Amino acid sequence: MKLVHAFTATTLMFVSALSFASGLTFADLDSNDDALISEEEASVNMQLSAQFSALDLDKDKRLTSREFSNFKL
Ligand SMILES: [Ca+2]
Ligand SMILES: [Ca+2]
Repeated sequence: MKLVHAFTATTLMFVSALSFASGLTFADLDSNDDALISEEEASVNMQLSAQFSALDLDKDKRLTSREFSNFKL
């Protein structure tokens, strides 16, 4: 049983490392599920924070999934 537990923990670590490496998804960042990414939600990622105003095409301080699709890590 201990072995199974260790395997599960290792798998979880691998999966989270993988999703981190491949970049955040819109759903990951939209923590309040309002289908928009606020500056506060964007602040969890340095690259996204840095690009936020450039990505926010209509300057409403929120990123839609369409605006977010221009984000490049
Ligand atoms: Ca949100
Ligand atoms: Ca916007």
